Amino acid sequence: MTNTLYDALFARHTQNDAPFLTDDNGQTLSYAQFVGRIAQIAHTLVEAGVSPGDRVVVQAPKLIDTIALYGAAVQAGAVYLPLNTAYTESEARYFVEDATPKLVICDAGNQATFEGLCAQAAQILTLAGDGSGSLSRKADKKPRHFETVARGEDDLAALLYTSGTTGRSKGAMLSHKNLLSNAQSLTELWQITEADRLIHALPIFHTHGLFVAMNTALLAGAQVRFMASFDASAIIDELPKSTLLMGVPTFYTRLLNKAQLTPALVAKMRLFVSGSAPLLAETHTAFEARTGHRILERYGMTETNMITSNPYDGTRVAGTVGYALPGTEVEITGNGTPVAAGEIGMIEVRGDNVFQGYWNMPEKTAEELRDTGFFITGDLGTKTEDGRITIVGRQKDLVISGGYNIYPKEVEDVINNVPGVAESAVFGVPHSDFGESVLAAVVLDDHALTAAGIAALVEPHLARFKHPRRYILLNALPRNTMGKVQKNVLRANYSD
Ligand code: MLC
Ligand code: AMP
Repeated sequence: MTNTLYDALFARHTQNDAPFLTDDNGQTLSYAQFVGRIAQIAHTLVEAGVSPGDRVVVQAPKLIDTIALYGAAVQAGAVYLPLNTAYTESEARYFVEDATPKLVICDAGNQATFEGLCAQAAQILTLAGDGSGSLSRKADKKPRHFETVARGEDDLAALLYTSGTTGRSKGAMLSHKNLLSNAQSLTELWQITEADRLIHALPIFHTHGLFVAMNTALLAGAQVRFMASFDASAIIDELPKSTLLMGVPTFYTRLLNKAQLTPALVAKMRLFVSGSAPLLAETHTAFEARTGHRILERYGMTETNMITSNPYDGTRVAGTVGYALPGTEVEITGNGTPVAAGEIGMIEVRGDNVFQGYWNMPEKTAEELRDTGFFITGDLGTKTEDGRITIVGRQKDLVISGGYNIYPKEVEDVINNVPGVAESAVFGVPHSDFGESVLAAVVLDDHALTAAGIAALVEPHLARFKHPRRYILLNALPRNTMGKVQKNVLRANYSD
């Protein structure tokens, strides 16, 4: 068995003429063609000065070449660092300064921005939504074979930033072993094979769309219908031809709004997977009633890859996230020691799937990753005698909207910087489409300020999905006797 990502996911397909990716234009690339494209891009990375261990930042549209770029970075021994395409200049600045990449690949429209952010330190190549740009232009001229740079299983393959509870994003260092071991567990557990056709409608800058979906498909040699974004009608058209869908809960609530969703439509489908945010039991039940399929819910994090999954063959219980994956240990703890079955505690996880620590943040790493190898997730849960896990809440102050994480502290920092704002509290309320939605309670020093005025000053600094949907102006924030802001009170007061 090979133990580095390139060998396990890509090299095995050098002679494989089976179809791999089909995009929205109907273009299909075979596995062999895809591996050839990876080699061309790997040559381009090396030409741009990328050496083993260097970070390659990618803020690019969802294209076949963007996935090839991931393969190329890994083949060249570099560290792949994808960024959400919604991030603003001030968000991108932090990532570039923290990760000090050797190369940035971005949409041509953002080239000037990145040139400003990187000064002389990094090369910049472009990749536009139509596939044009300096990356493809250079790659087209390169050989379709590249001598893979040798890497060890503990070397880094990717750096994925996850928002921080203290406001600053933390780069999760993921090794070849972290990613490969998880892909192997999931492929086996979910019985993914070359007979599968996956509908891929997730973004490819997060662990769900990039690793859970792509790495498993690559490992199995499955076919992938690669959709630029989620569109419920387009998915309805693909379901009769497909066997597998992976999505966030919003995918399923939106599909349920489609009258065409019937058992006949999904007759070929083998498995629907949900994760990244809690799937409401009522969504699970409604989906089963409409299609006959019980959605398989799994649980994971950027730092740990996937942690638990409901069983493929056994009982999938709505509202639970199933059992620890093979090779992964899950403990529920109180003050660091395991609690009894059924009791609520912190979910902790250990295994080959758990990351190497936070980039440049040894203290943060020490706070969250124990010497014993257990990672403290910040999620609260219970475990039955037989090991079934249920997530009951979060200790971390986090809002999950449509599968995207929003850390209130980061949004509060931006609001508090608005002249005339005394303080703010950002919190999540239930939302029928996104699961949760963000609101902001704001206390003013300058009473001439309006909600619209605050929004106008906040929005340029934050990706749109983080924007509060409403600003509530209050005379004071609710506080407990210790002086701590009571977000539960805000949630209760404004949840409708
Ligand atoms: C888009 N918008 C959102 C949003 N997505 N607002 C809040 N929350 C979201 N999730 C906003 C846009 O900024 C825009 O705002 C408006 O909604 C319409 O944008 P859109 O692009 O048309 O949105 P839509 O296609 O409806 O996207 C919804 C979605 C998408 C659910 C399909 O958000 C999505 O693909 N989410 C998946 C996220 C994901 O992959 N998470 C995995 C993280 S990994 P405006 O203001 O311009 O109108 C992880 C670990 C694990 O969590 O276990 O997997
Ligand atoms: P991220 O930091 O983006 O990787 O998001 C990880 C977080 O998403 C976890 O810590 C959980 O809080 C949440 N999450 C992922 N999957 C699930 C799930 N199935 N149910 C509830 N929460 C989930």
